[in-house]
Amino acid sequence: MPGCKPNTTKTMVTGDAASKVYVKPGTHDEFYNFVSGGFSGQLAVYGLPSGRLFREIPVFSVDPESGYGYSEETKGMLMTSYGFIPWDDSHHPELSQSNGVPDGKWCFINGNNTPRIALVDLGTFRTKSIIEIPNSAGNHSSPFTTGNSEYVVAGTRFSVPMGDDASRDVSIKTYKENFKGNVSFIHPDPESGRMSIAFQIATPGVNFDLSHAGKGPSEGWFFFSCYNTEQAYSLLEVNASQRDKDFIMAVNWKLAEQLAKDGKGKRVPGKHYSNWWNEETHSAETTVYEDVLQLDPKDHPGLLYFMPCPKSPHGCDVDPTGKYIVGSGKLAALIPVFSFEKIQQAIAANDVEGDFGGIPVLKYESVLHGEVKKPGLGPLHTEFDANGNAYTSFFVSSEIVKWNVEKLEVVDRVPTYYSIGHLCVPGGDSKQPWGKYVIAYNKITKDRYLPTGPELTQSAQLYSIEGDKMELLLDFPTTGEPHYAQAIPAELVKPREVKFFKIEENKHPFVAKGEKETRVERRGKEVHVWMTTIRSHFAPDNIEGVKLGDEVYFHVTNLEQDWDVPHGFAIKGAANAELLIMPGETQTLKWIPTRVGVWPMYCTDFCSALHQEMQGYVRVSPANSNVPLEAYTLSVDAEL
Ligand SMILES: [Cu+2]
Repeated sequence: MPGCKPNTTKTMVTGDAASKVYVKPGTHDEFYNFVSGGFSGQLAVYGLPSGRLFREIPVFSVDPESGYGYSEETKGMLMTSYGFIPWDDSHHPELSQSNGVPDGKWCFINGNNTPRIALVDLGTFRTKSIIEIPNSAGNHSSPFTTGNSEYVVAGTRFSVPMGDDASRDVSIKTYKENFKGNVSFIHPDPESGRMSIAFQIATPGVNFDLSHAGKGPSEGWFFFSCYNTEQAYSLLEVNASQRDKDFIMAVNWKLAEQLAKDGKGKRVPGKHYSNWWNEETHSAETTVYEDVLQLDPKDHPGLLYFMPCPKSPHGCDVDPTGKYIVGSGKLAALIPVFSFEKIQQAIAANDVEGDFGGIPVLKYESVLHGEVKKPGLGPLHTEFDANGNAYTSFFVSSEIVKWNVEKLEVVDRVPTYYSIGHLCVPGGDSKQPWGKYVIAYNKITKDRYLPTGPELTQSAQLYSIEGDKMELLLDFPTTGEPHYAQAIPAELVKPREVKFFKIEENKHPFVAKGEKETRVERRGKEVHVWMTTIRSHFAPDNIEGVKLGDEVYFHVTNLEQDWDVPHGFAIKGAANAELLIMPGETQTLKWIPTRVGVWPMYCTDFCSALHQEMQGYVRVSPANSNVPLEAYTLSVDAEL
């Protein structure tokens, strides 16, 4: 078996690999690759086949470069029932779909730590909305989508005691009695992208890991892998690996949707925030919900079924035909493939081997299409091409294995450097994969790059899958942890591109639509500055009459109406970050001066030949001074 331990950097790159990844200067990549930043909390955008990094989109973590999470307008995007949360751990990008195929409209991504789902708009490449998931902990099996993005899902990784304070305060030793699981179905509004929780389904206390929606014949069902059916709460590496099989949970979401429509289920406590970016006011808006609709499967037979799956299943993937569900046991030496048709037959025949927490457990042999024998060690995730092949990552044996879904036969294998986690084929979890490449996202790089101290970059590897044999083409370094990724032809995304925001449509309460509208106003201790930027000056660029103890709000409108002309705004001693303001947009920096004196401010984004002249001053006087508040911009004529 190849690849069990790291090879040297001399790998199996053959003759014309370079020409296959070369994108001529001035030309574009064929695919966008949306790669999670893992513990960076962000979403990175690369081009394929070049592996070039284009942008890091701030999602769950503050970003001083853009002012995300620092400007007054963006702070609301990171508000939760726990207050302002400046960081998260983002794992799985999932492109929105129409008719089961990625449509280039949105990219969803999950936050694991303080459970949330974000929606990134692929017109602006900005975070459009973020919803908090209550009654959840460690939001891992998320945010996978149904075929028309009616729902994205979230399942709790950690089962926890749920309910109000009185019912949550229990000993950890009472896991079996008190700890519960839960899966959520979140509805993004197709027009606005605003998200709300349609319903949650209560489950026994286990750990949910990954999920995927059914498609084609299995449309209307969702599949979640779960481990720790041992219900261990300590030393899980041993105690949650006792049983030979855990489960894949099948959810009839069409039935759940109908039950919710029929007024079934009950509202349970679950305070959560839904934040949404208003592109007209250039500001976040927050809706706070106090509860959620919960469906209890015990009251609704037919809603949930468990299917035994060997050895702590991790990946849970549905093939493009929708006929087969692939489970990947982290400790298994085989890959079980389940048949949706057989699942339905087993349900109809009540072919069960008992129940787990009141949920029927279908017989393994009855629902199995078959097993891929000896494919490698430690299968994790599977994506597909359009020719009936599956590509499974193997962490332990550090390789990608290609196998035929109908025949369950291994047809090729290729080593990865090293220890692959997720992998991605463009469109590879959809109805119509574009194929062409498989990309490995690796956890360890060791000797693959120039050393950079104790921490080395994590990495992706691009392989061609156009021939019978997979062929390594390129290594490229990634930001944060490249946990999972999706790719889509650039042609599906490009037409949506927003080049600038129209100034006449700006409804920000502090917008200045021209220099004549700029001014300064005192409201008690608050000083508000209506300011504009255009190449290459601020208006006003001199402010006097600010006093110690004041809070100054710079509301900066970028008057430019051209693509790729942001201006920045920074002022000495600001305890937050800069603003980076797109053309037509207004953003606000709060500044509390701490000393008497004259404080310079300037544009941070190189905008013209006279960018270095784009500057100004704020005079700060003692608290008891009577310097009148004024703002001015003096032309040469005025000074003469
Ligand atoms: Cu500038």
